[in-house]
Amino acid sequence: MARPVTVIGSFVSPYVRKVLVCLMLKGLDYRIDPITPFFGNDEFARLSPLRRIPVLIDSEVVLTDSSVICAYLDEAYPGRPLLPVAPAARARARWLEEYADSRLGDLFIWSLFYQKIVRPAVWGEPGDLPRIERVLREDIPAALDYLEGELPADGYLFGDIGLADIALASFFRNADYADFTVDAARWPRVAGFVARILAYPAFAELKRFEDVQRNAEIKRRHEALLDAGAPLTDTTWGTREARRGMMRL
Ligand SMILES: N[C@@H](CCC(=O)N[C@@H](CS)C(=O)NCC(=O)O)C(=O)O
Repeated sequence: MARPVTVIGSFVSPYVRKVLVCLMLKGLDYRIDPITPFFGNDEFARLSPLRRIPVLIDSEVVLTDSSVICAYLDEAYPGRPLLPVAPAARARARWLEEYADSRLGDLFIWSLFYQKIVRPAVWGEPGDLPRIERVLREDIPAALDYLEGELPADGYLFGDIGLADIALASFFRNADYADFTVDAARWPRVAGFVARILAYPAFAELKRFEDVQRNAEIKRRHEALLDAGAPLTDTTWGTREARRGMMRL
């Protein structure tokens, strides 16, 4: 097996989770520094110019952005492809990945998870309640209506589980952390798809580490993750003082 790649970024990030599941599908070994982006040090800022997670380091190759990373993994380690082969299906898979990263990211991460969990916990300020109410009332139902027409009633989007399934489902785990559940009576395909993909062994394995990352006391977190078997790096790109991100808010 190739030597382990390094991933920088918290287990709780949907973009990090996406990369980790892809690494696991490909049978690639990794070490991880599970930092929150707002606690990245100067070296982290150098590696990730937008100060975002995930970052992937594979020997001299340093990459940011989960889509760029997954595309690289698929090209550098083609053994277990993440995308279908036919051009039209491939393009549709890429579109669904992009839809997940941009639209579901905006709805479930920036409008729910960030407002309800990150702002109070990291910045000691309340989340934007009108924004939360608006996405729950209008924008999330519209996204779920769209996905209901795109997702399969069973199985995966393109044969075996792949990048589009992984990218989409990953956001629903953060939705769950922000107390949002898909109404299965209104969106049966979405609810079934999300349950199916998140039960996939790689997602299930990561959930253990996510639970530790979310629940352990900060001082004990590193040790608790090691106890849980998380493959942590020896060094960290983290720092103690929180810094505002450069992209939003
Ligand atoms: N398009 C990027 C988005 C990554 C992203 O937004 N990550 C979040 C964590 S879930 C982050 O680092 N946020 C910090 C910030 O934007 O300041 C990707 O696919 O990797």
